[in-house]
Amino acid sequence: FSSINLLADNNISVKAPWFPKHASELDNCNHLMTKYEPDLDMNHPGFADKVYRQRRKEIAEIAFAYKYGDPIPYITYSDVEVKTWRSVFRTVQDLAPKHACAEYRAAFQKLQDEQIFVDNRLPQLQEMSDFLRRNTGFTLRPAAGLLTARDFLASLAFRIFQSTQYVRHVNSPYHTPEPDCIHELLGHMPLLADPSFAQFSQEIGLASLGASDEEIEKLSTVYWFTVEFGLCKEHGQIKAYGAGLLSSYGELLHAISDKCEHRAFEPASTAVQPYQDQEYQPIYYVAESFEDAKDKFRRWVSTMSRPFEVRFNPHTERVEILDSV
Ligand code: TIH
Ligand code: FE2
Repeated sequence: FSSINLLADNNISVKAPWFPKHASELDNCNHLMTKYEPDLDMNHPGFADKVYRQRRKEIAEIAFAYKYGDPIPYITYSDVEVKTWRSVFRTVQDLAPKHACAEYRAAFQKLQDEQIFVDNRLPQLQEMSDFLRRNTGFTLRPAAGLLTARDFLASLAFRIFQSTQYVRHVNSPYHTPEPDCIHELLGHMPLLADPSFAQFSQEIGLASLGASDEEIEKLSTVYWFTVEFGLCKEHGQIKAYGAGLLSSYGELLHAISDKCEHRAFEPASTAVQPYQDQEYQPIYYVAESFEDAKDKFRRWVSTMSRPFEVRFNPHTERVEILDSV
């Protein structure tokens, strides 16, 4: 990343890594982490399946060609892909009433009422993007795979979620080592339709703009233990809100079992906890509520070193820079 010069209010220019100022500049924020792709990761369930890898590549090409403002291309999913969707969708339908947080359950119901969540077809990213826009102003853009933390978090600042569009391997429906659209659709989308959660997600994104590499690492760790694998309390019971739990029957049952450790969510310590991204997590963090997680997160972010503040203007889709020191 190159850096930019910003003028602080004492007229001293401060260096910060480049970051997008307008939603259209997310066209430059599509750098991939390739280590978990089926071509490179021998443990990927699709590693030995040439046809699968070709299909995944074909769908990833769509994301590489995508530009701000384009409609998201329609994908005709195959019978095998629909079968995989159906397996995961049905387990979520079975488990969510008991184990998912109330906000997730409410949005899930809405998606079913609008016939976006049905078991015999995958939702298209464009219809999902339109649904989110109606609910919280979030929209989607297609991503070719797992993005770098800096690029992924930057998009959240604009209420844009970069979503994969290919489907996990049929032999491993209940857990995938890399994000796929079933994870995005069943794990992330319902909560992005919840106002409080949408705000929390955007704030992680805003905090990442112009942050140092060390701070990006901390923010992505917080993201990991909240948005991806977070647990929360509801009437004294532990519920799941993390997308990686809600899209993975295997890990959801693990997370609520006694085979793992539960700790209270505290941004400063959560941010430096090493995490597991290939197997089930040994540790999960439990939030009191989204509002409480947001309060704690805000307090922690204010201790970060960035010499300016940023504000998103939804009318222009532009991030404005405010000198704060
Ligand atoms: N493991 C999740 C699933 O099987 O749905 C997907 C991922 C979440 C985070 C990283 S990969
Ligand atoms: Fe995810």
